[in-house]
Amino acid sequence: MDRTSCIALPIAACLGFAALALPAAVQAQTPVWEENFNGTSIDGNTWTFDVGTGCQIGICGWGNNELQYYTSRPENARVENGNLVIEARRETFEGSPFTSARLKTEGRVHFKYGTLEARIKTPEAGNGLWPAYWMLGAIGVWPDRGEIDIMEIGHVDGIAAGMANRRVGGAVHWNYGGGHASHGDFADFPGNLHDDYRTYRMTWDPDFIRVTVDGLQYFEMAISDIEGASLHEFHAPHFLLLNLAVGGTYTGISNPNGVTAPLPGRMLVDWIRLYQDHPDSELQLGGDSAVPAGRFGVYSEQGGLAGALDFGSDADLFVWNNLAPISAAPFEGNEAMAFRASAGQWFGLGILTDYRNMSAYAGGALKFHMRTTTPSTFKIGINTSFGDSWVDFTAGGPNYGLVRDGQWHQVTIPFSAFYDLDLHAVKQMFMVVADPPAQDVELVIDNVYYQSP
Ligand SMILES: [Ca+2]
Ligand SMILES: [Ca+2]
Repeated sequence: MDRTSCIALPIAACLGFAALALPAAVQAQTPVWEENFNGTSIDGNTWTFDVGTGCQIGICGWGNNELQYYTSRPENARVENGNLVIEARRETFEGSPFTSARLKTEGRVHFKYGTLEARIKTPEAGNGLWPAYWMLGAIGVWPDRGEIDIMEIGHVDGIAAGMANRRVGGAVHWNYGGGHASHGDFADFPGNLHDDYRTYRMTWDPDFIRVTVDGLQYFEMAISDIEGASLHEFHAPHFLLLNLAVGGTYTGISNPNGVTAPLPGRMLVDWIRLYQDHPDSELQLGGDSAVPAGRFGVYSEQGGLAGALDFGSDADLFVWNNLAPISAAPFEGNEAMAFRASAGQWFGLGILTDYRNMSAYAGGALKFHMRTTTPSTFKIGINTSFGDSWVDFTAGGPNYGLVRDGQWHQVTIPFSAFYDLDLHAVKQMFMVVADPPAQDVELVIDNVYYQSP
């Protein structure tokens, strides 16, 4: 979310940004998706969290030198009086001077094209609060995935102009020629944005992305020159994010004492509605496709499963390093994952699928049969919308049923043993990574499944 201009682009790609057009009128129609925050808690079928400082995924300060620690605690994010409340606080937490929250619909609500309206009351931003309502592409890594910043408030230039609480900006980021390209626009609202709820409307079709606040257009981007300007990112599904950052490059404030905005600061979201009528629009709702409880086969040939991955269709087994296939008798059925790892190199594999909603398996366990003699430390992991989560198998630690004697043993790891596991959106259902073994080792794994309680 930075505001570098389109200098990385050819002139032709930039020209489109200045073209004027009237905001598309929204026809009276029924939303294809809406979130009204009417319940008593944040709906895990729609929302998940980014937690921490970003350091755990290698982007400390979330890539923007943000000062807060994001949590999923109700102190920082909750549903109250029909609103989502995101609250930034000045409090020392895990070494950070502020806390706040960042929610996203990754793995739950992805869409392409449409009119997205949201009724939001932002906090007094100046100086140092940075409310943001934005989207990331569902596929790939940044900037290849694309980013659409629908609303950001609190920019350093607005602070300098005495407009911190009136200036609202939008921006887009993408990959152009292997580098990061971006374009941003802003406008100054006639009054303080935080004085009341405002309706932010994004219209996104194959030709333009435009954003208005209470009818005032402040962002426009022409996206029809897909090949020439390398704009594929904006013709693919994105998911929503809502966060309230404290400090950071956008605000130009890197010292906690420079944050003078009233705290706690709260961003209230009354509702979000998506309308779609373009024939190429898409909407993917993960929450509607929760895998039923029971046994879900990740790599299993047993009968009576509630569901199973279909390799070659919706799942792939990836060998990441140092695993050569060997022939070995399976534990069950006709196939097993059987490999030899050479001494001196780490080894690993992963089973990747589309996001699966495994929320019915919370409180259950990952189960598999394993046969090995390796004495090395290894770890078993699951990747969810929260990122990677691992359970270590060390020589002296918990073994969850594994004995390293070269015989088949069933391993049962309760999902509660995985730190920060988001079973609503599971992407890599089973991963193995090991330290370099001192000598060649064999590893046979079979009958991998998720068991609900
Ligand atoms: Ca509401
Ligand atoms: Ca098998």
